[in-house]
Amino acid sequence: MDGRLGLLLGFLLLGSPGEGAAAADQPHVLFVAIDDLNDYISPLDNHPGVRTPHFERLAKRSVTFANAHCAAPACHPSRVAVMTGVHPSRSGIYRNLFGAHGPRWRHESPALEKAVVLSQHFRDHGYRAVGGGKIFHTLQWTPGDSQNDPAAWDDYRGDPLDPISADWPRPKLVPDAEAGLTPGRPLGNQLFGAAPLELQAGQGDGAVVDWAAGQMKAARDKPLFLAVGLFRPHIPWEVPPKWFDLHPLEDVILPEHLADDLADAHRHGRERWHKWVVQNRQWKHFMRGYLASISYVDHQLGRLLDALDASPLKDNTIVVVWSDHGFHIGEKENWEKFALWDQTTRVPLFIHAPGVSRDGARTRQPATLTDLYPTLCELAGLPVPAQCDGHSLVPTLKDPDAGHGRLSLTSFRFNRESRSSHAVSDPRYRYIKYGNGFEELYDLEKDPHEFTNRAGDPALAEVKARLAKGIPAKAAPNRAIPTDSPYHRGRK
Ligand SMILES: [Ca+2]
Repeated sequence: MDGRLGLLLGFLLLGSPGEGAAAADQPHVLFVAIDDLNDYISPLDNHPGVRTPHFERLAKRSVTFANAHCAAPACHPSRVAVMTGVHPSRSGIYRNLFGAHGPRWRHESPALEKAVVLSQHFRDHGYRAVGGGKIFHTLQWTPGDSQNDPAAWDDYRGDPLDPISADWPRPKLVPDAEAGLTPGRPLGNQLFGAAPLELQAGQGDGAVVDWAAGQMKAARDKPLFLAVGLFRPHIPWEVPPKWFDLHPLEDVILPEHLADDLADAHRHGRERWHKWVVQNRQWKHFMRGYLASISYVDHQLGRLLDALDASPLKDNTIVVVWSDHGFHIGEKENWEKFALWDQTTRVPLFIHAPGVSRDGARTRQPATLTDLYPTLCELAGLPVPAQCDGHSLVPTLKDPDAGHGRLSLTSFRFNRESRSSHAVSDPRYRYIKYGNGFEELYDLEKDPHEFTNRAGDPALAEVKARLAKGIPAKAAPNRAIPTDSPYHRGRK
């Protein structure tokens, strides 16, 4: 290269430190969202016998946040909170809202109208931002219903307003009546179910990983912000037979549960799901499907790490892997999410930052997924937009043992309650204040499965008072679907 041209290029790349500039050595970002993955994976170790070798491999090369929580226990509000940095308690987006074709959340909440999406913020500072799979909310079985913001990316895999429905075929299903199951299975078309499914190349999460591998291989002039959304272990639990074979039915262990666990707890209103599962003896079968789906996504994570290590990005990439919320497989007679217990809100979260993170360490310091936005800004040397509610986790990445004194915060609005509910965690205790005034307090060190509500225990009155200070005094009201939004489906 001509010396003057090299100098000029170098100048252009380094530029001035202002808007649009990106230093040549600015780190790439691999940002991986996993759907409905709970703490059963082996680094978090909340279910006996589960081996997830690639999550273990990831844990060795990053900091494991063992006390990280979603901002809301449902796909849509959790993901909007991550991608905008705005907490549901301020946006009022507490629940899944369906029927969108684009970023309708901008019209759902005044706090989100002008929010800069994380990928856009990186673009504004010299990055190329590309995405694939489920980052904003969308479902396999609702084609064209997606809350993604296509304007926030340089490129998106497939149709950004329908990023996953074509990826997932369905197996041949045996009708419930034929299989001797009673009517009343939750959801239609056995979407709440488990079955082996052969996947071809170009199908499933493997296709998204293939695409991501190509993006990493081709990365050059600009730093890359690469968002990869993996859909399993979300229902339906349909993955190739080999992952079911890893978990023979006779070896499947049910989660820890207590028969009258809800006696001292808030009613989540989803007991009907559990009743159907138990009546039809499907609990172990569904657990097996969930475990098979975890093994499948563990394998896909391994393929992604392999692709990273084989790419030019290997040594200069921030890696963030998170799940949008936790998951119940019958604990507290609950299935899926939509509650505020630790089981529902605790998420896998791993962060590697080259030269910064104390890799291999594990921390119980609380984190909320709204912390990701400011964390990534600090790691990449970007300003933190004023919209962000979270706190950078960089001090914890550097010193995972140091206490920061903050609580996690997860918010939700339950059916039949007009006011929102909130939950906070410190490194040991969890406190929940429901919209109807009911309180729960758990000592997770002595009672990791949240069997005994100690909100009324005088011995923990001080703990309760301290944690209660983390409950928002003036949470935003719950938002409804803005049917007049141009992103509302059905609107011409
Ligand atoms: Ca989800």
